Amino acid sequence: MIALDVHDGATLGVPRRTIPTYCALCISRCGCLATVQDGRLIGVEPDPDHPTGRAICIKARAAPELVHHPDRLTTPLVRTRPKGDINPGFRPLSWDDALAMASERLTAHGPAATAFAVTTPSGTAIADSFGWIHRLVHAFGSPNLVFATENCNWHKDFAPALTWGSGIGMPDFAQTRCMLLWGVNPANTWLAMAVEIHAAQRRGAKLIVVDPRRTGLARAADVWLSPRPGTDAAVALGLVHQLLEHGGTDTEFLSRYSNAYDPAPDGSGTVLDRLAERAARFPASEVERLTGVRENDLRRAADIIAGERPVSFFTWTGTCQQESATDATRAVNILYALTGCLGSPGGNVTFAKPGVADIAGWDWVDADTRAKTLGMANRPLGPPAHGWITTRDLFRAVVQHDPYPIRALFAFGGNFLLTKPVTAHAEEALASLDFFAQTELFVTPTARFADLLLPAASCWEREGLQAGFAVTQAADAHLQLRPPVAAPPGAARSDTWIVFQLAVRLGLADRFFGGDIDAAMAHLLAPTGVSIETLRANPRGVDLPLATSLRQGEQSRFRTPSGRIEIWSHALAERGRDPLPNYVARPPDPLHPFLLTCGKVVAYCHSQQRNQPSLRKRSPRPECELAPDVAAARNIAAGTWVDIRTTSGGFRAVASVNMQLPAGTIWAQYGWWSDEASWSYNSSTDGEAFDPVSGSNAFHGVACDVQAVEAGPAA
Ligand SMILES: Nc1nc2c(c(=O)[nH]1)N[C@H]1C(S)=C(S)[C@@H](COP(=O)(O)OP(=O)(O)OC[C@H]3O[C@@H](n4cnc5c(=O)[nH]c(N)nc54)[C@H](O)[C@@H]3O)O[C@H]1N2
Ligand SMILES: Nc1nc2c(c(=O)[nH]1)N[C@H]1C(S)=C(S)[C@@H](COP(=O)(O)OP(=O)(O)OC[C@H]3O[C@@H](n4cnc5c(=O)[nH]c(N)nc54)[C@H](O)[C@@H]3O)O[C@H]1N2
Ligand code: SF4
Ligand SMILES: [Mo]
Repeated sequence: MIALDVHDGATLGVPRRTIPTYCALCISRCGCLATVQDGRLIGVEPDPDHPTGRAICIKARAAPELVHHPDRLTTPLVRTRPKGDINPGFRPLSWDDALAMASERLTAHGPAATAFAVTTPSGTAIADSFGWIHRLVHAFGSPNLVFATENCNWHKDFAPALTWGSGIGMPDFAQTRCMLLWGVNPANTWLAMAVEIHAAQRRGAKLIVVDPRRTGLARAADVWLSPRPGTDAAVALGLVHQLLEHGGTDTEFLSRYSNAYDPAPDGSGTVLDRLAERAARFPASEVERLTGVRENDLRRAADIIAGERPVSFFTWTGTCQQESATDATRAVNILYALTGCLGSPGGNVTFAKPGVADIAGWDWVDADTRAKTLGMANRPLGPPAHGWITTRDLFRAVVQHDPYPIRALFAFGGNFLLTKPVTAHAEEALASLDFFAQTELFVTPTARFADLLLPAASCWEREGLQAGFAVTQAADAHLQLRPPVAAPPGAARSDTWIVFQLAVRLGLADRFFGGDIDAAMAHLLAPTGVSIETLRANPRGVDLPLATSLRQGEQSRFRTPSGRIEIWSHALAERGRDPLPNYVARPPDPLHPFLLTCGKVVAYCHSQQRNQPSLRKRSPRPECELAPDVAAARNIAAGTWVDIRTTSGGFRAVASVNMQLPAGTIWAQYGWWSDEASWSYNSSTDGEAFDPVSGSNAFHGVACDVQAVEAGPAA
């Protein structure tokens, strides 16, 4: 490990060393400097010389509390007590015995009866091992991997392929004149992107934010649209109508690169005529009635989009996690396609990044195996096509053998009892699995069900490779091998090590470089021309001479079946679905008159970090915000514990009143757990309301009621 030695004799004369690295705890991957002393990580600071190093958040500053946490798992554990028992009676065992047990049980069940799970690479450091985990699943031959995608990145990285053949890419912040942030809050969730947004604003770029909640970025925006949760498709179609009526579409781009001027396959006029007809159902007054977005605000947003070119946009979980997420995404994507800015300077682009090898082994999965992926029959255009399944489908297979039995599960992190909907059979399924193994840092509510619990090193204790840092071309050309800055506790090992060890014992050594991780890394890096030795000698990373070629419309080849942007989606039409996006209001539910939605906070990623004292101090208890009319109708004062109820469940949180929320709305934090009462947002949904194409769960816009409760459980 190369370190810059900074001798600061102040403390006990033990030299401190400052090691350039990056924080891998979330998608932002902020460049930083770790300070170690006497074998301990004592601090993390931003590294302004790194392309994503201008700022770090409190989670990185709290890294020493994660690395040196007394509750970290330090040895493999096997359960001795019945599943479902709150005390698993875990007993330590050696890595040899643990790996032998895992390989023996997975082999006994075979690939069809074994599923895998992986936590999110955007909210954890599992990105280090993500490709290798996929390689293991594919080499073993299992069709099923539980992953967060349907509620996470599906609607930004994959669903837009229905419209233009690829994901949304990245705003070209350096040249854009207008940024449209739709249901994404980078100030809380992607610091390096927030830095670029502020820089673009300082340059004079306009900002439009679409979010029910007045986030910090919404406050700084030129226009803030505040729809009731779950109504985004109506807002987007309303904007499409404004552009088509009042000008602002790039007709030359559309005629060259899209099917806008094709005859509509099922009737009169062109595709664009049919889109105009559809959008005409959403004049500004109707949008206000359906969504709460004021007519004037909608028009102002449309004027900026029409007048400030080039326009770029970003969206993430706000437009996902809806019952009609595919329609919402398609409506936003079509709106963006109308501007003609896709793939051009200042628009949304795909930056060139270090061309590491794809090691996931996708082509090892034959068509018959893939056809067995749970959910494939119903959602062939969704995540199952990549082998990614939901826990709803997994648990049905485990408990009801529908459509066939699954008996073993091997999970790399993830806390799906908290982060997926609380579906029927969840605990029953985990309790009835013949074998459930998980790699983890802590004993979580999900891990309590494990037969075998394997201690994972945290990102600060292992190497990790990041090929591209996403937010700008300079950042995306950056290649870095993160050095470990502390020793893992006890016998904890990296997920990559666990994958390789397991693979060898499963007889898959030939597909895993004989178990040699350095040889595997050399293969991964080969196309970049940069060696692992060079990267180890340069812990701050290297900048590859990469550039983006930006020519309007021509950057991506529009990998749709027709090779053009599909405003009219043939893929959806072929499956009997509406080829144009639509918004249909749900009938009101008098027993659940309010609309519930959620979002993330700076202090935590999902269900993690509640046990880190400095973070918990910052955000001590689950909170929800009530629109003033909700608080008044139920006579709830700020600071009261409340019970939020839906048709399928509920949870508790401490209320505050947010004067800026749309009428009838409740916004709540998610990811909380407690043994005393349900603090988990996801207990409010049983997972049966989901987008029919992607399986995305309706976490946003859930009909609910709320009432004050006597006293909440102790925080
Ligand atoms: N209501 C609601 N539900 C949501 C969301 C929402 O906004 N609202 N967001 C959704 C989204 S976007 C996502 S991505 C999912 C996330 O869902 P999950 O992937 O389940 O996310 P976490 O709760 O962060 O669980 C991560 C677990 O992995 C462990 N872990 C962390 N790092 C590592 C590591 O390097 N190795 C190993 N082996 N384990 C590790 C942590 O200790 C933690 O227990 O939740 C989704 N669910
Ligand atoms: N601190 C922190 N950072 C994270 C994570 C984390 O858990 N914590 N997770 C990482 C992961 S895995 C992901 S996927 C990203 C997600 O990053 P984001 O998408 O930015 O995350 P969220 O806060 O879930 O949602 C964004 C916004 O959507 C708004 N919203 C809620 N309902 C609706 C709606 O119906 N319509 C619209 N338009 N907006 C709505 C919320 O108010 C919120 O401000 O963040 C990553 N970074
Ligand atoms: S935003 Fe915070 S947690 Fe995420 S990478 Fe940056 S410093 Fe780490
Ligand atoms: Mo996510």
